[in-house]
Amino acid sequence: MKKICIFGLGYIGLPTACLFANRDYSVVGVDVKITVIEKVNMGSCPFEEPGLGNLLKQAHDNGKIRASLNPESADIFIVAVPTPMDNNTGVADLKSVYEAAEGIARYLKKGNLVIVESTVPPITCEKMVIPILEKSGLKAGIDFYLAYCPERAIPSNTINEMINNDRVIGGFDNESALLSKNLYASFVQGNIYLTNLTTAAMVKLMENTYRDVNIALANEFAIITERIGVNVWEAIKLANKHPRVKIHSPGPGVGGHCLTKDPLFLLENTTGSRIIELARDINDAMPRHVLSAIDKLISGITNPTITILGIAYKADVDDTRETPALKIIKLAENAGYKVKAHDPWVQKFEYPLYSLEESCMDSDCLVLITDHSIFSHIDPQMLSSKMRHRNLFDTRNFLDHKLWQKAGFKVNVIGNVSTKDN
Ligand code: SAJ
Repeated sequence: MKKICIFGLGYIGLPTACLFANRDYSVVGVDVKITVIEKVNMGSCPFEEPGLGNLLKQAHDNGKIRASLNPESADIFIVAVPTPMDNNTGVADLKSVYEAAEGIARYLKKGNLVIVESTVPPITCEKMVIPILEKSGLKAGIDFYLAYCPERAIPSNTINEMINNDRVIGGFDNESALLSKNLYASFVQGNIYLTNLTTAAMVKLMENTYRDVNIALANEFAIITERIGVNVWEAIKLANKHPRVKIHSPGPGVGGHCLTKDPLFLLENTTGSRIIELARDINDAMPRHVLSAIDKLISGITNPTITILGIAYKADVDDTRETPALKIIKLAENAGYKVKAHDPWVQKFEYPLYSLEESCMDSDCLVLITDHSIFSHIDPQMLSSKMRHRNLFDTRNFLDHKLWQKAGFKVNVIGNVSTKDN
């Protein structure tokens, strides 16, 4: 049985490790977090993701997966470590990829296959990873194989998408691409398309940039419609009846580990881009837009308190990385608001989290940031007696506004605030 050593047991690395470990591979996962290693070695999942717990338990019970702080020799190495943006410089922080490559170089043997999955700027494999691996004395394409295999799975549906989505694999050479295709075909049921290293990296970044730019466009539409008294949600629904139009949804801003920085990775090798940066700026400005909408909704109230419903960066996940909720809370505090937050998905956050009832006690406005499914079951009648003033600002057009209005709430929606006195 072939052995895989995978670096990074996070949102992508652990599901990937589990999928391989439930096929004909034995897997060792390497991570820098001791708590993650302890959990995986107990067969318990360090974060929430539908279906992952069962996969991990099965692989663990069959002795096919274990975790360690240290790399070891293997037939296949996979790099799935985080690649955050360094906030001071606005440049990709590739430290973890660098360290993983150095770790691999120490154990690399003739015939090994090395796969990079982490999202990186387009020429990282060629300019950074290969030179580090070749410090081993082995040559890419001669002694070892190398491929870039970006993932496309969406958190909250990761397992399903890892299995069913099509996949693009970029090989250092044909043989590297074909070997990687064989490997992933052990669990991928979608098509697997082969290309070269740089094209595969470009494709990954283009996908997330496309989404970020389209969300920015939807956000800009929302800002325009607010000014002219049109409901953006109705307008988008109607525009999307055009066979070649698919406008995204406006919201409180873009969060998560991917869309907030991947588009900027594309800019590292050019000074010639305008729309990508502009889209990032538009999406980053949405928390300020949310705050000004709250200001309008509850102007005149002294010592205002607002309740943030939903901290996670998107629905039905416990992930708060780059969440727009954090920026909205900080802006609101700086503007003199008392802020209480509630999120049934999230365990740890840099602000205290309250139960739904506590978060609404004496509040002047509920601000829905995350459209968690469970929020659709909130009974507004039950909350109305707890609130000091009954206001709701829905940044996702998610709740049943008629129901909330019936319970006495004044409801405003992003992209439709002109219907203020509904
Ligand atoms: N959002 C909007 N409006 C929309 C869609 C999303 O405001 O119409 C917001 C979300 O609320 C969230 C942010 O954008 O804050 C990002 O969420 P998302 O669901 O668009 O994407 P991620 O970051 O969870 O996952 C993306 C996916 N990329 C694409 O859909 C092109 C996923 O397939 C990738 O695998 C993932 O990035 C990644 O790891 O790169």
